Amino acid sequence: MSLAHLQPIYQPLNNYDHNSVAIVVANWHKEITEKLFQGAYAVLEKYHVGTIQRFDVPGSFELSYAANHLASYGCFDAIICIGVVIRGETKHFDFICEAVAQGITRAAQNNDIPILFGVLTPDNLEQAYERAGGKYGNKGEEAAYAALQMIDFQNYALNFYQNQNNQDLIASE
Ligand code: DLZ
Repeated sequence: MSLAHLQPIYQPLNNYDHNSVAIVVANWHKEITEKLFQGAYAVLEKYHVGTIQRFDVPGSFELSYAANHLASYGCFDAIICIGVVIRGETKHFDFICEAVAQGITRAAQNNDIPILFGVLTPDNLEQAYERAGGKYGNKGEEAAYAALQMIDFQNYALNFYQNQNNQDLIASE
């Protein structure tokens, strides 16, 4: 099932062939992260993203380091992080989830690049499958739509800034 119907407000542009997006995939619960990856990849491909590059890391805990590292190269317009941490399976749950959420936020802010949180934090495996192509859609797709929207945001903000500057220049002449 596609989540596209839950994205009524945002309509991506038709072509992102000048853009470059990295997808970082955690290998824990690989059977689910693969489905999330495929969902994200399909959306980016559908909208003709020029470069879609996959990177793998051992687990969700490593996502924020990887995202920060890739962001520091400055060659990606957005980075999608994909992982699954299941509450019922690990005492690490809160620790890992908090570390990932905070790490990704910090990496995005420090490098001024959108880093998307495609990390499932369900209570059990069944809930994870429901969100990886099941009855609640595919959160990988959702993260990819969010990445495209943030690329649009960057362009829109830059245009606004440049127009504003031009108007200031004209006013000062
Ligand atoms: C160790 C661990 C555990 C218990 N559970 C998960 C999980 O549910 N999801 C996940 O993505 N990773 C898990 N990990 C692995 C950690 O994220 C990390 O890879 C290791 O602690 C090594 O730093």
